[in-house]
Order: sequence, then C-alpha cells, then structure tokens
Amino acid sequence: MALFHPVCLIDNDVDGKLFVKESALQILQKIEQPVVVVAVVGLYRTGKSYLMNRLAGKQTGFELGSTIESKTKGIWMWCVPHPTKAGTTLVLLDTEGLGDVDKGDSKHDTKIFCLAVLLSSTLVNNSQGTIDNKAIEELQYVTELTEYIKVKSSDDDEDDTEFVKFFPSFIWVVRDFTLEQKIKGKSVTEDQYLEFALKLKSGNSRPVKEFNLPRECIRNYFPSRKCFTFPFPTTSEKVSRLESLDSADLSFEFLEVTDRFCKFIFDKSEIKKLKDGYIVTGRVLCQLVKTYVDTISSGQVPFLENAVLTVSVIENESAVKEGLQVYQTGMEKLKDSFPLELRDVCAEHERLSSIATQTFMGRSFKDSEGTYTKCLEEEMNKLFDGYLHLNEEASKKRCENLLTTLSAPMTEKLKQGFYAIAGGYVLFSQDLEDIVKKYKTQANKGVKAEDTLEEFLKQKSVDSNAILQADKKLTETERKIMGERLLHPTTEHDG
Ligand SMILES: Nc1nc2c(ncn2[C@@H]2O[C@H](COP(=O)(O)OP(=O)(O)OP(=O)(O)O)[C@@H](O)[C@H]2O)c(=O)[nH]1
Ligand SMILES: [Mg+2]
Repeated sequence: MALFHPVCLIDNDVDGKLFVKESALQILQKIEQPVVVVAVVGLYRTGKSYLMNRLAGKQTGFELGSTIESKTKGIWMWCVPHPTKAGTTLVLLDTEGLGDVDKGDSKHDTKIFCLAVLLSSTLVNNSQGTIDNKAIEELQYVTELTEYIKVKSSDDDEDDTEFVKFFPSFIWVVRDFTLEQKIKGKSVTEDQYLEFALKLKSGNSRPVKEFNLPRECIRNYFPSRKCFTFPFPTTSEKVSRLESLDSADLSFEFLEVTDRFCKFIFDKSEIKKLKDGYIVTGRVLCQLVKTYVDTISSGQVPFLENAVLTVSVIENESAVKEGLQVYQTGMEKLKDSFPLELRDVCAEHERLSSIATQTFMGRSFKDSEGTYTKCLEEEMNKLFDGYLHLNEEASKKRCENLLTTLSAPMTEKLKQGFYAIAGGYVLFSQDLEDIVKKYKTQANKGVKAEDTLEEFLKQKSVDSNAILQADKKLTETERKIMGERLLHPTTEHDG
C-alpha cells in the first residue's frame, strides 16, 4: 500500500483544535502490514519536511516553505513501502514546526510534540546549529511529557521508566552544523557529541536543577539515542530552493550524512510496538491516532494503558470476526457436500475451530482473561449447531427422496388396488421389505437415515393395516364361498 503523496493526518480547526482527518484514517485502516513510524519534530523552518522527503526517497512530497512563515500545519503522513523490510510499511509523520509565536493555543506545540512521541517508533528531533543549552531548552516539551501523558489512570506516582516501554527511539539531527566535532580538543563521534551535550551538572542549586531537568528527561525517556550532524547543504543562494536542486549542487558531505541517516533509519528503526510487544499495523495505528487525538484535543491526558485497552477491545473484536470468518468459510464449503455422517461434520468442525483459533490468536491482543477466546468459541458453536441442523435437513431430504423413488411402484400398485385382494397383505409386506432392503444398501444417507425410515414405515403402517383388514375380510369371504361350494358342490354348476 503506497501513497503517492503525503496526506494530512491531523489538522487544526478554526479554533486551533486538533482533529483527525477521516480520509487519512481510511488509508491507515487498510494497511494490514506492521508499520515503522518515523516522526520528525523541531522548530519551524529548519528543514524537517525536506528531510522526510529524503526518507521517502523523493525530491518532493511534503511541502516545503520558502518564506520565513511556518509551512507544515498539524501532522502530515506519507505511507511508503519500507525500502529494506519486505512486508512492512514505512509511515513518515511530518509535524508542524514548534515555536511559531503566531499560534493561539499556548499548549498547541506540546500537543503536537506529545502526539509525535505517542505515535512514532522513531522520533527525530531536528534542530539547527549546535546542541547548546538553547537547543535543549527548545526541547522543553520533554519536561512536560509526564504532565501530558500518563501510563495508568490509577497510579499517581508514576515511575518514569514505565514510559520507556511505550516511547520511541530518539534521533537528534543537527542541521547546518558548523562547529568542529571536538571536545577538549579531541575529535568525537556524533553520538559522543550528543551525550556530551546531555551531560548532567552536579549540585542542587536551582540553576543546576533547571539545567539538568530537560537532559534528565531526554535521558530517562529515550534511553536509545543517536545523533547525526548535517553540514550546510549548498551555497547560501541555493539553499531556499533545495528541493529543485540536483545532487551535483549539494555538498558532498551533506549527501553523505543524508545517506547515512536514511540507511540508519531503514536498518535500525523498529516496527512500532505497544507495551508487551504487540505489533502495530496500519489498522492499529489508525485506532491509536483516533484515541490519542480525541483525548488530547478534548483537553484530557491520554493514559497509555487506556489507549492500549481501547485498541485491544477493537482488535479483539476484529480478531473474533476474522476467526469466525475462517470457520464459516470452511463450513460453507463443507455444506456443499451435506448430508454427511456426524463424525465427518464433527471432524471438520474441530479442524476449522483450531485454524480459526490460531487466526484469532494471531491478531488478538491482551486477552489474558480469555474473554474473547470464549466469545469466539461460543459463536463457532452457535454456527456449528446451525450447520448440524442443515446437515440433518439435507439428510432427511435425501432419505425422503430415496424412499419416494423406491416406493413409487408400491404407490402405483396401491392406487390401482393391487393389494386389495385376498393375500394382498403378504404381497404388500414383501414389497415393503424389498423397499427397506434396497434403502439400506444405499450409501450417503446421512444422520437421518434411521429416523426417516421409521417415519416412512409409520406412514406405511396405515396402508398396511388397511390392507390387512381388507385381506382378512376378503379371505373370510373367500373362505365362506369356498365353504359353501364344498357344502353345495352342485349348486354352482347347476346355477
Ligand atoms: N539552511 C538550510 N536550509 C534547509 C535545509 N533543509 C532544507 N532547507 C530549506 O529550508 C526551508 C524550509 O524547509 P522545510 O523542509 O519546509 O522546513 P520545515 O522545518 O518543514 O518548516 P515548517 O514546516 O515551517 O516547520 C526550505 O527553503 C528548504 O529549502 C538545511 O539543511 N539547511
Ligand atoms: Mg515542514
């Protein structure tokens, strides 16, 4: 499922309130593949959209701005096939630049930042220049995360480490990096440079605490960190139209870091997972987006466990449906060969139930109480009862048809009064016995073979009785006539 262009996922309404775009949700809803979600955050006008386009392997896509006004609004999404992980979709989230003073809601940026953290498996923090105190202070939103995101609704005193189970890995990207990468005269790697910038000061004074707080937050919430320093991309005249430039116009070093950055994301960025390792597919991400945006935009604090619970309900309901579908499709096929013996229907029921349960398990999520497993079982048993009934009906019909065919000559004879003679009962009984014999030799009559025969014989016993009575009467009369003849042997001859 590839989208040829980015779409708006989360937008601002006229009052600046965030809302989800239904059309984008429909795209996510259809993605059954696991997703790697890379979100970029950072100050406005710092080349975030440009970088995301590079990740999509495209020159253009997310719109760039060429003025000083911030361009991207809300959160935009681009779903592309993962370039190196087959069967996986790469979801790129480009966010509205932070720090633009024109915004109405002072908490707007925090909300965007929180959503990026909540939805991504890799968070790219984009900044310009150097990682100095100013750059870290610009990431003040991390210090508010505990206020804006909670793990459980019950626990007041939360352990920061709980976040780690839900939070993305973290990449700090520095654009237009001009400094020499040296600490105390010694060359260092980009990662060492980042770790140096995040070093804590010792002491308990207020300035020290203020200095340490964002650093502590970054270190605690994002234990997996990586840094890339990008040099200035091109000459200053060309930089404002970067997307229309050939790679020949870009500096070699810039291209090298861009390639390394993209390769790192493709190789190391993990599939988005929920707590306990549950893999997020496009469909699950769709539920997460809905849940989180609804909560955040209504001014409430999203509880990660609640979101997981909401997703689990939706996913488990779908898992039951999917399992049931597998079962039903199989049983519908079996139905074509009804009537079957009970053991054959049962065997197929068992086989399909087990496949359906496996299908369910593949998708179910946190069904520790077994509520949905039970629900699937109950629904399958209900369907099974229906199929058993259909199998009985099919058997009954086949047996009835068979008996109608086998007894057709007898029916004709009855009509013509063939048995209405002395000794007719014996003839009728022989014919009936014949029918039963033939009936019993026929295969594939199904579960209702005995019952239907019994019912047939019950019906025939009415005829049988009538014939017996008539037979008795006729025999009696005949005997009487015979007796008369014996008594008066001449009468008849003479008469
Ligand atoms: N100096 C410099 N300019 C860049 C770089 N990357 C992109 N630009 C230019 O910066 C301008 C803004 O780029 P965008 O990618 O739109 O920046 P953004 O961070 O998405 O901006 P907002 O959406 O407004 O937050 C464009 O003119 C780009 O050509 C870079 O690494 N260095
Ligand atoms: Mg942008």
